[in-house]
This record gives sequence, C-alpha cells and structure tokens, in this order.
Amino acid sequence: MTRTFFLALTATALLAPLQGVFAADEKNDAAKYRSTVMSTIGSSFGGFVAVYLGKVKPVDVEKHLVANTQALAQAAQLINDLVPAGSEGGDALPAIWKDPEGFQKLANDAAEATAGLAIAAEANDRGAMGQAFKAVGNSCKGCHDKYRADN
Ligand code: ASC
Repeated sequence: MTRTFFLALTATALLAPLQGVFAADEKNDAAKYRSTVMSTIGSSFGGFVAVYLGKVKPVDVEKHLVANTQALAQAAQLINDLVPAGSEGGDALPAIWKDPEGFQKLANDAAEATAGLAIAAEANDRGAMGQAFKAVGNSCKGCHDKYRADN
C-alpha cells in the first residue's frame, strides 16, 4: 500500500460521519444544515447547563462554561440566515416564511441573549450567568413555540 493511498483511505474514514450531514442526494440540504446548526446550539446550551448546575464537574469549570457559551453564541449568530427561500421543511413551520420579520426579530433576540450569556461566563459571574441562562431558555422556547413543530 502506498503512503498516498493509505492517507486517502484514512481521510475517507475520518470524513465518513460527515456524509450523513452533507449527503449529495439530500432533497433539501438547507433544511438539513439548519437542523445541524440548531443541534449545535442545543448541545452547547446543554453543555453549559450541565456544568453550571454542577451535574458534571470538569477540572477547569470556568473554561468549560466559557467554551460552551462561546460555541452557543457563535452558532446563534447563524439563526437569522438559516431560512432561505426554498428551505422549507424539517421541524421549521411555514409561519417562518409567512412572517419573516417576526422570525428575524426572535433570531436576533437569540443572538443577543446568547452573547449576554457568553459575556457573563467570561466574567465568571454566576449571578449574571443565572439571569442570562433564563433569558436564553425563554428565547429558545419563545421561538420554538411560534416557529417549530414538535416542541
Ligand atoms: C434546550 C433546548 C431547547 C431549549 C428550550 C428552552 O436546551 O434544546 O430547545 O433549551 O427547551 O426552553
């Protein structure tokens, strides 16, 4: 086996999990991408909550609070750009495309609330994190109630 062939084989194996996300024959790649980003948001918020509430105790708690909230805030910046025309489907309700301004407002609120949580984590201010945590939860719920199926 040549070295090049071996490297190509390794790369293919490493990238295999991504094929589920970016399968070429997907009918609606944009809807799938939306779901991928929203999963990132759910995972990073869940990670923050687990550490903040002490359900898990990493050695460097502050590092985990900061990293999870930064990942959350970064991904939340993408929400307002996840609903292009033609990407209807998945858990997204048609109301998003009937009321684009309403959706954009809640998307911007989510970006703001998550940025606030990241700032509170960076400051290692538990009180501010608690307040921002509530604001983020309310933002998720408010948008899902209006624009997401299967809440
Ligand atoms: C989460 C998650 C949501 C929100 C929502 C908050 O962790 O996946 O959709 O929080 O439940 O009310």
